[in-house]
Amino acid sequence: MALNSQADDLLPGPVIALSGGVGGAKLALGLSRLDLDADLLVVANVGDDFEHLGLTICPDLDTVTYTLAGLSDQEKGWGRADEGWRFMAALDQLGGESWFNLGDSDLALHTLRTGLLAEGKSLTQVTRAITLKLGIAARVVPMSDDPVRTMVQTSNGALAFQHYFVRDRCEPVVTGFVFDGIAGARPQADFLAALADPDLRAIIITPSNPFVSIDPILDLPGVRAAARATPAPVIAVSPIVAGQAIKGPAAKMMAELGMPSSALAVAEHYGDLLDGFVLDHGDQDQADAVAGLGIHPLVTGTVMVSLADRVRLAQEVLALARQLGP
Ligand code: FO1
Repeated sequence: MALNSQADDLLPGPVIALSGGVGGAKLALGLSRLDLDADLLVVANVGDDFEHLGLTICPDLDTVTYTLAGLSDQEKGWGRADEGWRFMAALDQLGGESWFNLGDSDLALHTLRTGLLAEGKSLTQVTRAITLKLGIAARVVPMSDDPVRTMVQTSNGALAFQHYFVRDRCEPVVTGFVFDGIAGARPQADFLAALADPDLRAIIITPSNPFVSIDPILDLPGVRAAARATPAPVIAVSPIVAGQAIKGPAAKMMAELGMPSSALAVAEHYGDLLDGFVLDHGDQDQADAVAGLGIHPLVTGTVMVSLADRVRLAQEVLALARQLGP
């Protein structure tokens, strides 16, 4: 089967994909196989970033990068395949903080990035250098070069995102989210330019966690307004299938926030920002309610197991963009 399928007959122009980690990276990989090349702009959440062991760690940016480069660990979804763990074993032996797993090869990226940032390079410049080295044709950018840090408000108090997610295994009950630094953060320059580009073809909200992966991007000053103003369609793919998150704590968060854990609730969460919403066959019964919100529903298979699943879903999302576009 040919996986390098054409991006249908769409005219050239940027396609923006907003992405968190694993789910977003899977759809970004599918989009990257549609010959969009540098027209594909993958905007990664940086709210999950943190300083750890003196290193700047950017988990969502790195998950997208490793996935598009064909280097990612397919099982875990994050980190590199064929990874070694001797650093972690030695760190643990010395009594260092070992709750966050940094593989031997992955460490090279964090070390390089931390050094380049210390020299005054921006996160965009560092990411560009790394993605070029890894042969990635798509443009991968952080949502902002300014620091934004997601704080998870829980019944045990506020937790930095990775402490909530990895150290505490998403166990604390969530009551809300704060994105520290967001009011003063500027959206990344290429992202802003693409949002204002008259040839913009689509904004695709990938099936990442709406609250902690996508909302930090949408909440950047000016982004929602630009997404509303563009004639290009905004299309989200549901990260919830049959009441469950494909991966991660989205469904648990929804329940704790007093929302139904459903694809429809995700569509309601994004609300009038959306022109289209892609939901799984298993949630077909919610399609009419999505249409009732004034959002065009597309029911298809959204669970991406194989590379062919990723490419097929990407093609269907772009076909919907063409249908809903100006
Ligand atoms: N996720 C985990 O569940 N446990 C880890 O130890 C862990 C380490 C890690 C290291 C580098 C990296 O780029 C990602 C890593 N992740 C780990 C994933 C990451 O923390 C989350 O998947 C995202 O922040 C959520 O999108």
